[in-house]
Amino acid sequence: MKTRLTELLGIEYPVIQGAMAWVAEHNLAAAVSEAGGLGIIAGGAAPVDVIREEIHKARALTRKPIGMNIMLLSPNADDLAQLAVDEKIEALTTGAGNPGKYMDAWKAAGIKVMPVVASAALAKRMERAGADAVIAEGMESGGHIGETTTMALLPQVVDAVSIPVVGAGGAADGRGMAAMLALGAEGVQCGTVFLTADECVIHEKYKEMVLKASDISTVVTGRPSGHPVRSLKSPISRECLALEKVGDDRSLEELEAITAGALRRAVQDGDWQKGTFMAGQVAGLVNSCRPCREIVANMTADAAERLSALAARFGNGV
Ligand code: TUI
Repeated sequence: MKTRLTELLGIEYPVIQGAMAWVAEHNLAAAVSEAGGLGIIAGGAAPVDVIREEIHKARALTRKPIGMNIMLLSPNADDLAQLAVDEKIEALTTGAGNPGKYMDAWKAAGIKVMPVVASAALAKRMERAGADAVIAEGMESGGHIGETTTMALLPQVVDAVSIPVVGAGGAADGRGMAAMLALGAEGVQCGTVFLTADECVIHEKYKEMVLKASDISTVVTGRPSGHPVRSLKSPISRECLALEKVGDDRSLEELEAITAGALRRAVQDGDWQKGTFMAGQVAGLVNSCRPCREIVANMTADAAERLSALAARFGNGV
């Protein structure tokens, strides 16, 4: 499937693996790139040396392009921005902020830059700053989210810019991918479906929770603090919502204490009581563990098939 995105990145299928802190390490990223998509190593808040090592390990597993993500709220963002240049990473995605101040250095290094945006206004600014593509992420996504749904955001971002737009938030199979392509996207970014990939190294308990999830299994916490995060309902998410309702200084302090390190506890320890299991609303669609190659190829083939079936059915306007 050829789009401007596949041409831009030199990949076979227009599927980008979402950056998930603690989750998106070299095994997953290399497997997605080997599958013909673009694997992404999540910088998260990890030390620069750890991410440098992750890039080297991924490069040992694949000769295909690899990407890296910089979470702009990370205290390490400046150092990770420089690491991307030093390591000549092929592609960069950014999240949770405006990467404008790094743009010139990244472009000078020949990096393909694709900021995640949650609004058409930021998409326009990113295009003006030299972004090669933007990723329009709706609030169906897991992790830190904006306010607008993919269905509403994606076509508005497509109208706002002329660079390729990638849709994110709500695609776990060919149906979601076809819908995003129909809305004008030239590729998709998926996170949740890769949580249960064979090559994904997270704790089995995390995978089990995604496999068991239904359409109403996720919840958004952190809205009062201005950093809304979608995760699977669990003891800690219930506790967060209760503390947010109280909303006084003491409960906010308590909130900080219980959420610090909670994603790591989910990913590495599978700690049901004290972990935050970030996942998107499509978790209910993820019912099996498969290799990345199968996930990427099936999703793309099914999307193409559905789009041509729809064209055959409705293409002449009746
Ligand atoms: O960044 C993500 N997803 C993430 S980051 C993360 S780690 C974290 N944990 C707790 C609190 C906060 C972060 C877990 N998941 N996705 C990309 C994304 N970016 N979603 C939404 C945005 C976004 C939102 C507002 C991007 C830009 C923006 O506005 C910036 C501006 O200055 O206008």
